Amino acid sequence: MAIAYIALGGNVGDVRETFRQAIAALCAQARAGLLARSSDYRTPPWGDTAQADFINACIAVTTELAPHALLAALQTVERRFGRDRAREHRYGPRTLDLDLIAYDDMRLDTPDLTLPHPGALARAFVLVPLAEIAPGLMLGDTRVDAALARLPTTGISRLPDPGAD
Ligand code: A4P
Ligand code: MG
Repeated sequence: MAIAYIALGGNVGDVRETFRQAIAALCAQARAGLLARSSDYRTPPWGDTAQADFINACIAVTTELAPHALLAALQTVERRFGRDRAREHRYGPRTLDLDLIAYDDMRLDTPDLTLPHPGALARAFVLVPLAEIAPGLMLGDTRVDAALARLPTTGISRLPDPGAD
C-alpha cells in the first residue's frame, strides 16, 4: 500500500463538479482510498496566460496500484471527463488535468513518468493546495511548505466549501 499525492486542475466547464465526480471515479478505478482533500483554489493561468482562471486542488490517496498503473488510471479518468489531448495544446485550456505529484518517497525518471512531478516545486497552483494537506511532505529534498514560501501566490484564492455560505 502506497500513499500518492495527486494534483487536479481545470478551467473548462463546471470544474468543481468535475473534481467531485473525478475523485469518486478515481477512487473506484484505482482501488484508492481518499486520505485527504484540499480546498478548491482559484488560480491565475500559468504558462499560457491568455486563458480563463483555473481551479486547482490536491488529494492524498492510498493505493495498491504501482506508479505507472496509477498514472494510467489518472489518464482514464481524464478521458472520461472530456479531456481530449489531441485537441489541446501544452499549458492550454482543459476540463481536467490529473498530475501524479508524489508516490511515497519514490524517485523515478522514465519517458512517461517522472517522480516527484518535475514541475511541482515551481508551481504555486500545485503547492498551495498541497501545503494545505501535506505541508511537511518532501518532494525530493525539499519540503512542500519551504518550496511554497519561495513562490509568489498573488491572485490565488481559496474558494468556500461547496454548500457553505
Ligand atoms: N508525465 C511525466 N511525469 C508525470 C507525472 N508525475 N504526472 C507525463 C503526470 N504526468 C506525467 O502530460 C504530459 C505527459 O507528462 C503525460 O503524457 C505523462 O506521461 P499532459 O497532462 O498530457 O500534458 P500537459 O498537462 O499539457 O503538460 P504538463 O507539463 O503536465 O503541464 P501542466 O502543468 O499540467 O499544464 N495554470 C494554473 N493556474 N493551473 C493549472 O492547473 N495547468 C496547466 C497545464 C497550465 N496552466 C495552469 C494549469
Ligand atoms: Mg498534466
